[in-house]
Amino acid sequence: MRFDVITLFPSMFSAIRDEGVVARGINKSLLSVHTWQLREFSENKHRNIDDKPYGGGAGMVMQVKPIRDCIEKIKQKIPDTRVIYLSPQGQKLTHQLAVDISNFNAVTLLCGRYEGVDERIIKHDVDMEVSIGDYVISGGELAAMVLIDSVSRQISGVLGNKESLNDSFCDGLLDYPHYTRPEEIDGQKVPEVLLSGHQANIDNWRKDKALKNTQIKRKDILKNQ
Ligand code: 4HQ
Repeated sequence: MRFDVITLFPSMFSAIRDEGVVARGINKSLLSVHTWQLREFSENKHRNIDDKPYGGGAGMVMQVKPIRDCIEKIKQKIPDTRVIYLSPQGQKLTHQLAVDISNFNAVTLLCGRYEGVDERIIKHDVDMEVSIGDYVISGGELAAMVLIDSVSRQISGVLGNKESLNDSFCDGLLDYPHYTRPEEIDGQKVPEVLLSGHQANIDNWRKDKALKNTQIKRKDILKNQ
């Protein structure tokens, strides 16, 4: 899978490119992350890509032309890429949406700064608006990295056996509790069943804990099932 990112801060993406699950996916040639410096598509010598909002008010708006030119250039290379704009107005990113996006061949992630992009980009050039949650962050870059990480984990071969896809949300439930050595610390013991070696009992215990965990911590996701 190919990710193309349109951003004013390409160097931020070293955070996922250099280390961790996404980095490993890149090294195994299962995915790639390409960044495009939006300033290179500016039409003036100051390399500006924003301007004052019509109607007045605070902040600046990212202009149509540089973004449209950049998307055009990416589409010349990758005609089937889907353009996603990261914004609080988007469809909420969930496990299921990450799975769905992982089935695309390529996505282009548009990262907004300031007050965001001119509405005509959203209407005409963007295929899908995605939000990472109901709060405001200072730019689309962190949201794009969250999306790339969560989607990359769903691409087969990216996760090793150690991590696997057996995690929170994979079956619509939260995860079960995990324990490692020692068997006892400060009087706190590992549940007996996990030391029993009886795999069927362990599996049942984990299923039960995952369900109870979800009932206690996230009633809302049980109702959605
Ligand atoms: N922003 N989920 C405003 C977000 C956001 C979110 C990104 C702030 C876009 C213009 N993006 N810029 N929440 O808060 O994706």
